[in-house]
Amino acid sequence: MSGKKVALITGITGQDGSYLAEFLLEKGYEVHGIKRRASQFNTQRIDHIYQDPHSPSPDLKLHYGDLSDTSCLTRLVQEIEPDEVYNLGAQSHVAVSFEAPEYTADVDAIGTLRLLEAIRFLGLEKKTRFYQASTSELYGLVQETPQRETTPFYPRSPYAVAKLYAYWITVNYREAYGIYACNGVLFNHESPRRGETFVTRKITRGLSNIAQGLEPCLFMGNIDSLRDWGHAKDYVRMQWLMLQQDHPEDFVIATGVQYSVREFITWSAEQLGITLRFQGHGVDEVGIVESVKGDLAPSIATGDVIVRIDPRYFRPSEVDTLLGDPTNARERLGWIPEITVQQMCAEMVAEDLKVAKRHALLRSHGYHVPVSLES
Ligand code: NDP
Ligand code: GDR
Repeated sequence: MSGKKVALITGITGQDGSYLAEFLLEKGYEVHGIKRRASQFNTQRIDHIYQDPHSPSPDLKLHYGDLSDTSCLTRLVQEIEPDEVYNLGAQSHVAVSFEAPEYTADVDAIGTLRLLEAIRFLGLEKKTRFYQASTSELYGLVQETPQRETTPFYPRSPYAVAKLYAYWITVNYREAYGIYACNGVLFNHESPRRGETFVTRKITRGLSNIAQGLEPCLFMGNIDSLRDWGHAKDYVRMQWLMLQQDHPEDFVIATGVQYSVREFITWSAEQLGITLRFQGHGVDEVGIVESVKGDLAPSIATGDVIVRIDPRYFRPSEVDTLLGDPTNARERLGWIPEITVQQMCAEMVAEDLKVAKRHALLRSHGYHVPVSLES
């Protein structure tokens, strides 16, 4: 026995999983992560903390598994006997959940039950603490603004409905079996590691590619949508804090500030030296370049239309506005987010621009650079 605390993270290859793994390793944890088998490597976000499994006692250990596989999850919990489980794994894309509702329910809802049952079945109720990645999407058609721990839920997508089950089964296992289990109701949080098809990353990556001549235009859905965006690095700290209290409790994690998707597009463009003007209404609205300065966007000229609306990205039922109230997290846990959304936007553009420049250079030397337009 190493005497180290042992954590098990589902979704370790995702945005939050990668930041949380870094955070826990720095705190001296032995970290186990469940990764899915994929036809290509899917560990890019954690490659920098990868440890050779042949080394005598690596602090990071990866296991193949899937939230849809009960026996595999139970075996892993049995073998690892974690002090803390962070259930971050999920089909996490709201729009995709309308296309794959049953899969989303299986993984996001029943996957959570499978883990809690494993803890209970193995008699680890008193040892293993459980964190559930709950979401502001639970508020959906909002019943109160800002949203806090007591605000009623009204989910608006198969994803949110699945997460509603996961939220309540976590509460139920806490109340029924005395498991230290809690929900972090997290509002949107982003970073340079954000999946490419979520709106912020789609914007920072898309505009960087356009600036470097790799793509012609950014096609967007509902740019009037309002979100409370924070940085993933700040939010994983809170996930850990929630499992270090005397008693388990659910917390809203948010910044308390709200902006529109349109504003995020404007800031991202500014980072590239582009002043954008929005013109028109509804599906006819476009983003036109008013001026360009500096040398970050050599492929863009005044008058270019670089943003268009494509109804393909509208959702069958939308969550128009979300704004969280993080008072409890601040007062009870001393949690204060350190990175503003504008700083985060600048960081994301800087990272995506680096990649776009590299790709543009390769292309100019005749190399084929696949720029996925799928979003
Ligand atoms: P990501 O989409 O970046 O990561 C999801 C992770 O889950 C990936 O590691 C993915 O694996 C894994 N995964 C997907 N399906 C399965 C499955 N069937 N079995 C096992 N693992 C699976 O999400 P985030 O890191 O952004 O979010 C983490 C969690 O927090 C999610 O549960 C999300 O729903 C929730 N959440 C996120 C918020 C946000 O703004 N980011 C806000 C509120 C909640 P792979 O890499 O192979 O795809
Ligand atoms: P969300 O994040 O649905 O809030 O879920 P996303 O970034 O996908 O969308 C935010 C808002 O932007 C609007 N939007 C677009 N979204 C995408 N993806 N692509 C577009 O082209 C586009 N145009 C406009 C959306 O309609 C929406 O209103 C995220 C996920 O991380 C969930 O897992 C998590 O639970 C919630 O945040 C909190």
